[in-house]
Amino acid sequence: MSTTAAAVAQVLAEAGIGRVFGLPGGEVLVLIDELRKVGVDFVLMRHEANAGIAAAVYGKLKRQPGVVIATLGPGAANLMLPIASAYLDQEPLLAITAQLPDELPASHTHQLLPLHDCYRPVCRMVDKITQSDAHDIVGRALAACMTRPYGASYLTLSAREAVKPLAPPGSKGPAGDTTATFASPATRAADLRSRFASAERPLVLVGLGMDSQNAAALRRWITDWNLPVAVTPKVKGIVDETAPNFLGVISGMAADGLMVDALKSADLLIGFGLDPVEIDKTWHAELDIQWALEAPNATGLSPANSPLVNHRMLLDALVESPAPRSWATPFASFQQQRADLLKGTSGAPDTMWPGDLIRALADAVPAETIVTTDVGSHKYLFGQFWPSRHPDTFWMSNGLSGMAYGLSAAIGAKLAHPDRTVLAAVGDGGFSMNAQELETAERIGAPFITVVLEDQSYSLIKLAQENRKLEPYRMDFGPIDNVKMAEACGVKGIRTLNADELASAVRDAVKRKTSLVAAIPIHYADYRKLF
Ligand SMILES: Cc1ncc(C[n+]2csc(CCOP(=O)(O)OP(=O)(O)O)c2C)c(N)n1
Repeated sequence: MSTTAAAVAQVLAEAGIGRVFGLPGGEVLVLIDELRKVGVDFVLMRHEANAGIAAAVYGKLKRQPGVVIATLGPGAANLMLPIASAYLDQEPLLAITAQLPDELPASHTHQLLPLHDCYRPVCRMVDKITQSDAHDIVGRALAACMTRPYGASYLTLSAREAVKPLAPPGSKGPAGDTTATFASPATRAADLRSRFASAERPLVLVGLGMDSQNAAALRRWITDWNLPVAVTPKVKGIVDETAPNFLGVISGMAADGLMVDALKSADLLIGFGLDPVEIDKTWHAELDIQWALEAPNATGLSPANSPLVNHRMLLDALVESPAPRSWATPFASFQQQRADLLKGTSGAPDTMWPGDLIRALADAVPAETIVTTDVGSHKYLFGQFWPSRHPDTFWMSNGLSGMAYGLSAAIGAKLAHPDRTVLAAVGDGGFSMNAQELETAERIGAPFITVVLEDQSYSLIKLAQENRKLEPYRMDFGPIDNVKMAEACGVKGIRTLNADELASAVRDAVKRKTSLVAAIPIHYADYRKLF
């Protein structure tokens, strides 16, 4: 006799989901067991938020929904961070948690939270799985999170419902609505071409809404036309950031003042998949941007009078004929100033200059390395200056900008691409939120390199406090020995101030395919020179 939980497991297995992430409670044990029976692996983690983030990154890299499972009440509540992150950062995530059975008396409120109400505003679909609709509900939830813009679906399954025999399936009809209007790619291409013909300083902006599957077509167009291009952090690597026509990373990273000046000096801005969810300033509303979006933005909104357009077809139409004119190097001075920023030296003894750190790491790892960052000053550093060369090789929380992303994202990325080197760059604040997941990574055979930028402070917020001329107050914390922390989790740890020593330890870990934690003392005020 098939049960509701067995049906859920079957739908997930048939959808090609080979692995789910989570942290259990008694109420989801039956579901986890049914998943085991159909060969879906359960990746046991140490916090639901970490599991959800790992699942979403794993899913996006695999081009399928990531799936996270948690218990009711506290476990479900811990999922707000990854669900919010999936919502704002367009990552496909199906979260399934337990909930109290409907049959219980209304006075039974232990661990009872209004979970559907909590998650409805940030999910594509929220529903309850029952014995009569398990196939349909799970199928629609999977489809909903893969509908562009990608996002989260949230389902509850009570422990009592999980073991009920499956009833005949019902259907509630299709999930998504497809009311968006589409522009003809040929007409849009002709319009853009005429704008390029009269532009002296055009700049192509690429953002979160551009699918990495279009990277080759995008690269062909900007190379053929020799166009200057800038990207947001979430699509780093969609173009080669070491190429001469690359301006830099826009949207609140290091050197942002310089990037905004460059944007303001352009006379034509084309926003391919540019989603304001990534932008912490308001230039997206003030500058005249030609939007080229193929799906609504993360929160479902699109700019007025901008019908959607298929990116691939638009790029093909643009590249069909040569550039309508030539542009020399209109942003050369901005490019030079950006490069010069990295050439500083540290302002304090016994710390490494952040530029030296970037150079040492970039020399030591293969170009296809997947880099993840946490949130803080180090994210601004890596977001702007890490030289991404390949699509889908850079992961950060930017729409939500939630700390504790980097390490969990590295686990998801390594499981999705076991053959690749994965490098997580995290602050010492963020690392102390989830360093214990290093043990998870060791246990499940997902080794990666972690670089902890140690400045004993929430430096991004400390700098903000200074900027606002507030009293220095409560932004510093004491040191944790992150080398010992790594060793406590079974991972080799080193601390060094020497860039060559760092590079050699990293090369060794790459060669041996082992985990490594490299703790690097940084002077928090050095970041100021880069911002
Ligand atoms: C979950 C969460 N809590 C708080 C913040 C606010 N916040 C942003 S950056 C930051 C400091 C991060 O410190 P650390 O991890 O040490 O990185 P650093 O800034 O020093 O590079 C804080 C507290 C946040 N973005 N996310």
